[in-house]
Amino acid sequence: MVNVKINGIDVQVEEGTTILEAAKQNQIKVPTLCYHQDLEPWAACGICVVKTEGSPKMVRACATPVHEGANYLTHDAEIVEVRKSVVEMILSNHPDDCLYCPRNQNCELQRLAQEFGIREQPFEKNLRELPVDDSTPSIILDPEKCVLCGRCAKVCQDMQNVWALEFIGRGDETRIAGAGDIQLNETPCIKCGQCSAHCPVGAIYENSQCGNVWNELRQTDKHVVVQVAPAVRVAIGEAFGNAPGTIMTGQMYAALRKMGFDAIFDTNFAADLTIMEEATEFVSRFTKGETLPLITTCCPSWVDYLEKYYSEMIPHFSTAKSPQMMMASMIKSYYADQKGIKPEDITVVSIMPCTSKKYEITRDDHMFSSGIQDCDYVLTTREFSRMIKQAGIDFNSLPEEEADNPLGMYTGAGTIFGVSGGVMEAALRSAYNMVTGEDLTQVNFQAVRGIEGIKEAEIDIKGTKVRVAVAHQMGNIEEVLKRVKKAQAEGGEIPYHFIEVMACRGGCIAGGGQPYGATDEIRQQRIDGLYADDTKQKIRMSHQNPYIQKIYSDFLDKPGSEKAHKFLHTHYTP
Ligand code: HC1
Ligand code: SF4
Ligand code: SF4
Repeated sequence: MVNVKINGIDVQVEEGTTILEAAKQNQIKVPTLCYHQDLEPWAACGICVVKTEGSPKMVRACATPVHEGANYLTHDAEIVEVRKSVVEMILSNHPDDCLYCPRNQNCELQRLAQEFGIREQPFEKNLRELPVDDSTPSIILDPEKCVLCGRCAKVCQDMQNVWALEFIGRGDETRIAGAGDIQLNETPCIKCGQCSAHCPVGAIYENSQCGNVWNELRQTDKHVVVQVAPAVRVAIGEAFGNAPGTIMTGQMYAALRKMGFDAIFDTNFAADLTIMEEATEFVSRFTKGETLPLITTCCPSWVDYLEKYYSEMIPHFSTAKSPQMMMASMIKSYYADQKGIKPEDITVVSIMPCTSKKYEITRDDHMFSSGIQDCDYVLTTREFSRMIKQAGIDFNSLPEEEADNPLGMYTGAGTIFGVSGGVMEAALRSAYNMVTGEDLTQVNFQAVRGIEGIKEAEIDIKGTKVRVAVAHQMGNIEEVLKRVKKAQAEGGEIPYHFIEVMACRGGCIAGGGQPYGATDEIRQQRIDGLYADDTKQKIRMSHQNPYIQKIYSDFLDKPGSEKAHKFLHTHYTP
């Protein structure tokens, strides 16, 4: 431990702690713009300057570790004046169109300007006209709004290992752009939206479809159906002042009904369906000794990544579609049949924690199982919260409501899809039954839970050992694939039979479309929320969901059947 003073008060912190962290641990907030807990500090913005007693120089608190015996001064008139000037300089290059900005009232620069009481611009305004990049269906890059903090590029490069974004130009000409100064859809961008989730201002944001969805809801001849993803329910509350992890499923359904949706279904039901297909696929490959490891494909950013960087591994992909796409396909076939509505008269809207799901619905190999486009629009959690506010709904005081049937009831296994390790755990709960004919008495697989980047476990299914790996945050997958490829090259035993991959840190609970501000602490709260939702369910295994049993007996025949393949599977071409 190191003994220092913060503003004259004795504190003890761990060796290596920065001044910024030491202050935070002692309830003092030093303002920053470029710093983010997920990233190594790189001292770009200069707002976090502090003084050390006895030294004439100011240092940047985010990147300076504390020294034994030092007294750090975080706030005095001079420090505040310097910080204010830095913010004013940034504002001189920043458009003043806050009223029209997607980050209005949720912008870190706006907050700083407010905190420093900036009422006029002392520096000459120097704006640049730069084109907006809206080349992907997922995110929009508006470089005019960029404050050059570098968070987006760092996230893309260091956390995701994608390198789709970089700084172009020098000095005054510096700007953020697709790497190599090309449009994002031509870069290796995997559409995860982590850049947008980490941008402190409105320079990168989701490609919004709120207007399209309001238009659909206005049309009387359209039957507008909505599905809500697992991770939305434990994060949407944050937009209305609730603690991260608060489960708001019933309020969500009620809000959607008030907004005018004709049927409200739950992607968690489709997650149960995915498990039926994927666990069947796994058990079949495992018992026949076919291509293993089997690799999950419900995260479209991960699918995109593997296709771009490791296309030789495509045969390892599960052909089972993601829950989002299975649900859309079932709405425009099974549900349309049951209701006697033509699929063309149905609009399917998904509410997802994810910007990449906007891309998934445009993939030719995924989108037409019902004969027409299965899923029409994807809204992120952030867009959903805005629409609730636009509709004037008092979200927090809504009485809880239920989803509709036959595609609304879910099990605990379905809800944990939203956390890293959840798909694997859900699959194992049902695979055990498929192999042994018996149900587990203890369904929790602790080894695949948690925020650690790579998790491994060996599961004993009545004497048969199944080795699994779970990776999340795109930059962590490389190591897992290396182990598989090494064993393949050496002809050794494969290290894993089954691998789950999610592009976002912690899984979808921290997807690129979730409410802003995710840190590991917030991720953990959302994770806890989904595991609480799991234990709250009377049924916790997908194969026991009575509506899953019904959809097979009514329509799909059995898991892995020809009909199930037609509607619920896809194929990937190298
Ligand atoms: Fe996800 Fe999934 S868990 S991918 O993260 O498999 O988006 O929540 O909807 O499709 O179910 C996202 C979440 C989501 C799918 C499911
Ligand atoms: Fe990089 Fe993901 Fe942003 Fe694309 S969406 S630029 S991959 S962080
Ligand atoms: Fe989307 Fe989830 Fe994949 Fe993130 S982990 S890109 S939220 S599907």
